[in-house]
Formats: sequence, C-alpha cells, structure tokens
Amino acid sequence: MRVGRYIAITVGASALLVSGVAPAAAGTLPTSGTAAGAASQAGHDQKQVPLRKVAPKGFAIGVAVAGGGHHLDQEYPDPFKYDEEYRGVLAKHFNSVTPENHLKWDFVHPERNKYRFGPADAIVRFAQQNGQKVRGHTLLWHSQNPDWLTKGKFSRKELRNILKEHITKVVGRYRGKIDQWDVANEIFDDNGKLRTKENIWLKTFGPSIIADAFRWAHQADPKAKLFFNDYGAEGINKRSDAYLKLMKKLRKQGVPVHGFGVQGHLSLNYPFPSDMAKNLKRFSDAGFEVAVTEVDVRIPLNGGDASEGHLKKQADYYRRALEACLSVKRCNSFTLWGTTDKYSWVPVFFPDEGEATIFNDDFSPKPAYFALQETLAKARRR
Ligand code: 9MR
Repeated sequence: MRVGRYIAITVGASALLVSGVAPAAAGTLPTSGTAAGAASQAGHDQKQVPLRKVAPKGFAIGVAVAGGGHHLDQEYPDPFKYDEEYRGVLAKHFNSVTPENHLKWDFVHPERNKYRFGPADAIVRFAQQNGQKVRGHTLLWHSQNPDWLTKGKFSRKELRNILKEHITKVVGRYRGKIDQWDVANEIFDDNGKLRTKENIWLKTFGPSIIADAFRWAHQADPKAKLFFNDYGAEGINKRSDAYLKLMKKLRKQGVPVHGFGVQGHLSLNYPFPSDMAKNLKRFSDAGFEVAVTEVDVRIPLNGGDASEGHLKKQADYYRRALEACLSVKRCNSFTLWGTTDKYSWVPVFFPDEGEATIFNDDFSPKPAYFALQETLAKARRR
C-alpha cells in the first residue's frame, strides 16, 4: 500500500486529511522532519484547502464515485458504502460527482425486466446532502452491456424499444437531479469512424439511433444537458473532428445536443496534448458546452514506485488539463476519474502503470493535488 510522502499544512475542515495520514507515512517523509518543512520541500508551502472551496464560482470540480466495474473483483469492500474516510474526501473536495459504473447498462439494468437503482439513488442522495451536482454516465455505449442485451435475439423493433425504454426510465428517474448526461460514449474510433462493429446500437440501426437517443433523453428530462463523451479526443485529431462535425449536423436537424466531454485519461508515456485548449475552444466557439470528464494521469511504474520526477510531471499534466478547461468560456466542469490510487481502475487495466490519481492510498495529497488547488485558486481570483 502506498502512503503519503507529502504532508500538507491543513486548516479547519481539512483536518480529516491529516488524520488520514497513516503512521507509516513518517518513514517516507522528506528528512526535514516538520510538516511545514515537508510541504515546502515538496514545493508546496501553501495551506491545503478543499478544492471545491477554491474553485471559481459556478465551476464544477468533480470526481467519479467508486463502485461496480473493476471494483467488484477487488479485495476491498464497496468504497462508497464502507469507507467513511473516502466518503468524507468526496464530500469535502468535490462539488460534482459521477457514478463510475452504477448507471451503466450492466449495472443498472442487469436483466430484461429488472433495474437496480439502489446504488445510484444513494449517490444522488449523497450529492444532494453535500450540495453536489451529478453527471450521468452513460446511455449508449459499446462496452459494459449485459449479456441479455448483447446475446439476446431481438427484432429491430424490439431493440429500439428496449433502448427507448431504458433511456426514458433511467433519465426520467433522475429528472431534475442529474444535470448532465453522457448520452453517447466513445462512438468514434481513432480514425474518426463510427464504431459500427462493436456498438450494438450503431451496428443494428446506423447513425440515426444517435439522434433518437438524444431526443428520448431530452423528453425524459428537458433541462438536463446532453453530451457526447470520449477518450483520445483532448486534442485536435480525427476523433474530435468527427464529433464537432456530427454535433453541428445534429444541431442543425434540431436534435437536442448540448455538449462535448473529453475524458482526459492521460499517461506520462505520451506527451501532453498541447492543443487541448484550442480543441475545447472550437467546441465552445461553436456554442457547445464542454466538460473534462474523467481525468487521471498514469505513471509508468513497471513494478516500482513513482519517482519525485514522475510526480512533478504528473502534477504538470493535471495543471495543464485544468488550465485548458478554465481558459475556455463554456468549459464548466472538470472531473477526476478516481480519488485515491487504491481504488483506481488504472493498475487493473494497465499493469505497468499506476499512481494516476491525486491522493495516495492514505488520502494524503500528491503534488498533483496542489497543482489543482493552485490553478483553481488563481482562476477564482481572476
Ligand atoms: O472506471 C471504470 C471501471 O471501473 C470499469 O471496470 C471500466 C470498464 O470498462 O470502465 C471504467 O470507466 C471507463 C468509463 O466508463 C469510460 N471511459 C473510460 C473509463 C476507464 O476505462
């Protein structure tokens, strides 16, 4: 288990984090001894303040709520249900949450006539209690679909009704409670081609089903902002080009399409997408909302631990991604895909990479945390 190498000076409500630093952390602290020394040695002599408190007014600083998906195969119990400290960190630092898996088809709709809303309901309740917005993820995707759907023998008409019913029921249940929906997720490949092979909906119906999905979602909650969302679309490339083109076309046809989410799964193995701000701006200039929806920054570990250099570079990637969003008029939310490394999806899917989030296993903040804090605070003062 990784524990903090950095202790921050904490104030007021942030005492929670101090108590989260396990005694073992002392052995890994910089040698100057005092907390203040450690913080300044790490280049962070400012106080640690909850991210949501330093964020510009109206800006959503969000996080995925762990549960479902890869978490089901891990040794730890459901973090959202059983880890009080984790829940405290969610409430303290973030003013927006996204259920990581609880609204995906295989989780929320496990059988043809059975929905499992309990866990998503609990997250929405938690969000309301803590003054947080909720992003809904996701309604039309090629992945995490239940077998009854993908292996079932349905006519086209039945399949279309299944999608309509699902969207109507799920979006309708959270009408007025979920602000933004990732209606369509990852529908284009690297070459900007529609995923007509893997995506059951695109395979069966072709692109027209996309407009249907947005219309049904809009009928179910006319106030919710409806998004496309994808990875590898941070910069200007064939994939992001394809989205911009499709979104303009749909809007012309009167389809309720409001925004574009770039996921932001970054890795130090690749250069930072330096045209991210430019890319977000072209969507914003076209009148669409923009969101950065799933940020994490993977570190190549190859079985070892991240070095100081890695952590610094990681902080820089987080900072630049947030700066890109903050520089764009209609980019109003920035969501992290995980709070702490111990619950992150990254090591499960990329065995040679990890430590991708902003908190160590003991919830002590990494340099990336301070990069976000500083960047938010600077934008608030502007
Ligand atoms: O973080 C999610 C993990 O728990 C699931 O096991 C995984 C299954 O595909 O999905 C992860 O979340 C993905 C998100 O829904 C869409 N963009 C990529 C994310 C990371 O794979």
